Amino acid sequence: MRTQVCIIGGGPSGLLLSQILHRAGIDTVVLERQSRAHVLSRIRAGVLEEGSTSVLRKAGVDTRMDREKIRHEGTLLSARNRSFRVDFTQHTGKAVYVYGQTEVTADLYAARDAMGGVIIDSVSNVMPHDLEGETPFVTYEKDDTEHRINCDLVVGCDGFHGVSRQQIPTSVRREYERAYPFGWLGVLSETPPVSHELIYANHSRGFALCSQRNDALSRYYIQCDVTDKPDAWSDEMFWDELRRRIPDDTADALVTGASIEKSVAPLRSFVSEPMQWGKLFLVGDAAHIVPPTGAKGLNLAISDVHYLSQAMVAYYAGDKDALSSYSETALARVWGAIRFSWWFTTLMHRFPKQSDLEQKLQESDLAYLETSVSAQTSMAEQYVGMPF
Ligand code: RFL
Ligand code: PHB
Repeated sequence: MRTQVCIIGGGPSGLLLSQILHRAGIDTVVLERQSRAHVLSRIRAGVLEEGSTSVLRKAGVDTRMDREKIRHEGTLLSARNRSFRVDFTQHTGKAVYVYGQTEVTADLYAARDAMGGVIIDSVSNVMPHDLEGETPFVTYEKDDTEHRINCDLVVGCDGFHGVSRQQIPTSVRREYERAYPFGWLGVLSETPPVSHELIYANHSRGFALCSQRNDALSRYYIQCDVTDKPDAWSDEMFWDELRRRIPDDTADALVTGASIEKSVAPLRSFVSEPMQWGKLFLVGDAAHIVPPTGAKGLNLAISDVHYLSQAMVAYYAGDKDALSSYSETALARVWGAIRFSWWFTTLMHRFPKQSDLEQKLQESDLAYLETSVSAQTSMAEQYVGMPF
């Protein structure tokens, strides 16, 4: 088989890139390790920046998103049994939108199908070759048969555990990493959200987050031990712990119910540089991971796709240098989000052996955020997303 751009990974990055390139007349094949049903059942991100909704709109996947997304003009932060609000729209003129990654992915699959996009799922042993040469190709297995795709360019959209990043020699690749000493236990429940806006809660027992997908579907998280097994947490234990970590009036208003999904996610800050090597380009979680505290992971994946698709369109229009600045351009935005997510994570979580001094510093940082217009503007500007 031959294509112009072979995309490894059919998560949101891979599907969106393939959709944008196809609309620009560039041929792609997407190779996905999991089944489509598996990809569509993953519960992940919940918040889209306005910039991300614009990219999705330009990709033609906006109809359901624009009907169902919920506009949030601010967020609540709580500590010591009280909460305060940071107003995004007042400080930046912008808002964010609650629309789940699961829905974005479903919309992208539907759009790819409607255009006859080629997505080959349930593949194994995907391997890119000759990435420094003139004739790159990708091999993979499907139903016990080996296949080969000849292409011009290869894009690694295969997430943190993918194969693409590993192809960049260690003499070229530089990785920066911090694994946080805790995880997030997430629960999805068919109950009305406790608050119209998200609540990020700092508590001596650990962080908690009240989020949502729609009026009848809530998403809650509590900081947990990264080795905790989701099944070791009964629903009752989860709700009890969540109630302890949020202000009393919010806890009293919490409607609980059976969980329909429960999972533990590790928290990590990670960047791999560069994001291009020869004919290989990395996008999204394949190149960088942020802890979810700032809701930045999916949004960064979307901005990477935006930069890379623009560069590829220019490249195929004849500008042979168009691809050379992708890594630098994307990384500049990535590092801003890495810093913001690290700051917000450090501010809101309980660290093992946290000293009294560190506890006081967190409280002081939160008090500054509550009272300073400059601090709120800075947070709001980063939460709604730096422009791209
Ligand atoms: P994905 O979604 O991991 O997709 C990669 C795809 O590649 C496939 N794959 C392979 N395919 C072929 N061959 C191989 N060798 C392969 N190896 C892997 C995988 O099966 C998969 O389908 O990466 P992508 O597309 O870059 O998207 C990134 C986002 O998924 C991620 O950044 C976000 O989910 C992060 N995130 C959040 N981001 C936000 O912007 N806002 C949020 O509110 C938010 N909340 C979250 C989050 C992530 C979380 N978890 C579970 C870590 C909340 C949580 C709990
Ligand atoms: C979510 O709803 O899954 C969510 C929202 C905000 C975050 C992280 C996750 O910061």
